[in-house]
Amino acid sequence: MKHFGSLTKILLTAAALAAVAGPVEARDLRGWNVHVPDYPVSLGMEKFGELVAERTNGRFVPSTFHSAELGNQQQAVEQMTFDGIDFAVFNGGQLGDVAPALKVVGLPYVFRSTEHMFNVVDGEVGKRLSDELAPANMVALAWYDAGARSFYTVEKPIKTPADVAGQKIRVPNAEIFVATAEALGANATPMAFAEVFPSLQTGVIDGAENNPPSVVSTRHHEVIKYYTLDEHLRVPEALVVTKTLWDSLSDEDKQIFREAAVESAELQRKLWHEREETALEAIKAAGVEIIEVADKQPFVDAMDSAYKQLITDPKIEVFLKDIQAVQ
Ligand code: GTR
Repeated sequence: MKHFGSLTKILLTAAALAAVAGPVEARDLRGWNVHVPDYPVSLGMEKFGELVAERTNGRFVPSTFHSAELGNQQQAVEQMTFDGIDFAVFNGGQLGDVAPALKVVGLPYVFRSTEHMFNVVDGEVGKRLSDELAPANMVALAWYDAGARSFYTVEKPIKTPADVAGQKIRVPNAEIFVATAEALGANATPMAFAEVFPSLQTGVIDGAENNPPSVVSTRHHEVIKYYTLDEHLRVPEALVVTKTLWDSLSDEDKQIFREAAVESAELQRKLWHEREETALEAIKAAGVEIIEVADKQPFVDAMDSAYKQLITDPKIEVFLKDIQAVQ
């Protein structure tokens, strides 16, 4: 398994550094990741671990456990509250279930583009979103790209919002996803990421929604027939560490962790961009019909009820206005 390889590399680096600098007390850090080892998020997390180990002279040895080996996102979020896991990359919108203000980054069509999204999360709004995570024992150090999520189906193509109605669509287990799918009249079916492939195969669900790299990494393109590029959700993913760990760090180490996170995000975003293109090609090559949505406005209009459901307090409204004001 890949993480053992990189763990060995980090341990060897730590040992080599210890030989030069004298004995160091290494602190192992456990990282949670839902994706397979060669996914852009996974490679970003590996980079984060390597940089932290290197720049702290092996005093911290982060290792990432891929493929949801440490549980699904909900379980991992829970484990972070009692420091069972030290760092992770979480879907920002899914964090809305533990830190309500985070729902704002999971509102359908809230970001105008990838550039707009990064201008928001890399700026002062991102800093405030990180502060909102404190009660959940998390600090967000950097943000990763997760592209845009679109619907895909096995039998019935989706060309207009009305085509979603009545279809049993898998969504991640979080309010923003359920509300988005239900706004279009779908029979929203929350389920863990790993369960989607067999459920598509056996007809337990009619479809799901995700970005092209995830469609391919989970082999969903082998069982679906239609992929509708409605791009209803563009949700950034947060590289978080526990607040317990963060508060225990010296100022110098905080800077090392933050810089390592930002550099890992730079790599992840570059890899993401490349993967998005190759993934869409792979989906087409598998014979899936790509349905372009020239005018997304009918989908945007249909999201009114999701906004009403998700904007539950004035704080989310303030965040929404601030996001809209960012260029
Ligand atoms: C992926 C995303 C994960 C999770 C997953 C899912 O694209 O990176 O955070 O949301 O989809 O659908 O469960």
